[in-house]
Amino acid sequence: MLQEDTIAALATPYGAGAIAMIRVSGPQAVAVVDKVFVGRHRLESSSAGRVLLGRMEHRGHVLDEVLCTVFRAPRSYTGEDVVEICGHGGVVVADSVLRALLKSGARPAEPGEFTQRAFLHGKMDLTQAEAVMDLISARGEASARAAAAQLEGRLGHVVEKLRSEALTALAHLEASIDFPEEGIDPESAIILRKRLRSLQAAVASLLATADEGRMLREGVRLVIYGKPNAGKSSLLNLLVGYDRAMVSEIPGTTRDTIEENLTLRGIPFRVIDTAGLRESSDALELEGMRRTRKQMENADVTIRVLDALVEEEMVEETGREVVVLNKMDLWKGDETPAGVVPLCCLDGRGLDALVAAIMVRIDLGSLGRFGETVAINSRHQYCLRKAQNFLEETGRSLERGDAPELTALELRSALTAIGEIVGAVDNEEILGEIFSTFCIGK
Ligand SMILES: Nc1nc2c(ncn2[C@@H]2O[C@H](COP(=O)(O)OP(=O)(O)O)[C@@H](O)[C@H]2O)c(=O)[nH]1
Ligand SMILES: [Mg+2]
Repeated sequence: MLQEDTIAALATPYGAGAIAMIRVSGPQAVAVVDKVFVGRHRLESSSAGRVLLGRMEHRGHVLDEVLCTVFRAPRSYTGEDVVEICGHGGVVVADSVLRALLKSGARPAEPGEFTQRAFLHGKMDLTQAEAVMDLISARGEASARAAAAQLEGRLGHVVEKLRSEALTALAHLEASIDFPEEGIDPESAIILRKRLRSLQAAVASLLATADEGRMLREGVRLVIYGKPNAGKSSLLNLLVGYDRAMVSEIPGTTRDTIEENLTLRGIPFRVIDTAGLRESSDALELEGMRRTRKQMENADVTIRVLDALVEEEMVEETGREVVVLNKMDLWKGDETPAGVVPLCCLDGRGLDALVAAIMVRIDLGSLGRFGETVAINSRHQYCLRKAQNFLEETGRSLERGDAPELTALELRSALTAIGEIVGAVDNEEILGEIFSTFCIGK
């Protein structure tokens, strides 16, 4: 990792806007900008945190009028010297300022490189760095709240606690290594077993938030299914608020699955409209139905759409399914059957009740409600599973009465796996993978 480099990038979106912000970070940040900046004072001689008005000039041309803010290491986002240059938001202007900076000794920043430097300089742990991108890409308020909590260090805190518990257990175990010929004395073994159990429980409860984390980051997978012509595509259109899917009275209109993103009550959803399920010998339709079933398997919540006109047998809703009785405008019965949500896709009556029913079906995880707690991502899940396996191995080794060194080896591996979550990662590949998903300039 070349941190001697000074990096520069546009931090605001590329395009016309009120303001464009260019960020420069590294040991030469102030010197590089001073080569282009012309103001009453040089940035070098101004105190940190002050905002200076001036012009950006290069080879005799005035490029823009700007405001520069200097942050001195280590009190900056990256932990290095940082200059933030706010200029006029125009593609050409921002580009020309950036080019002048690159000619003056900075190099273009890689995606996420500012945040990566913040991590490497100990300004944040890895879960906080990941939360930066989660926050930027949040599609719903609940997702943003969860990301903000993680950015605050809430997940990091839980993991650190886990780590220190594992460390205590390890210290306990290693005390026995001093007398290897005696093995682990029975009393210590009892304490160790207890510590192991509590560690395993803590890992398990963190792992239980994986589903919640995935839903918050990628959206809840909501699959609409039912017989042809029941009004599945009409329901998708009603949910997204425009004519996304083709609707017709001809059964079998929807052949392939259709996916749309939307937000309901601050929670991001991925709604999937599917091909109707019925007896058929048409190859295309059969393939469509195969896809329907596959989507149903991967769904977080399913909506089964019944047609009020057809008077199907009424299936009561269960577990993660909501049953909707659609076309209520044509319903001939007296009262609506229990256990189903009455709906009319033509005028939207019943939609609120449907959304409420969907919300009840979402598993809010074992730790608490959406956005108010920690929710791990798939990388954390991978590390925790690894830790869980090593903790189990530790337990088995203890029961076998192995030499304490061997038991300690397993426990140490569990500790390493837990540490990887917050960033005790010496693997550059993993870091690269995480930060490459970031925007440039972040
Ligand atoms: N009367 C009435 N017709 C509906 C309602 N919802 C959908 N339809 C009609 O039912 C037919 C089938 O709808 P569609 O959404 O294509 O059903 P799909 O095959 O399940 O996707 C279309 O002619 C729709 O206009 C409703 O609530 N009331
Ligand atoms: Mg359809």
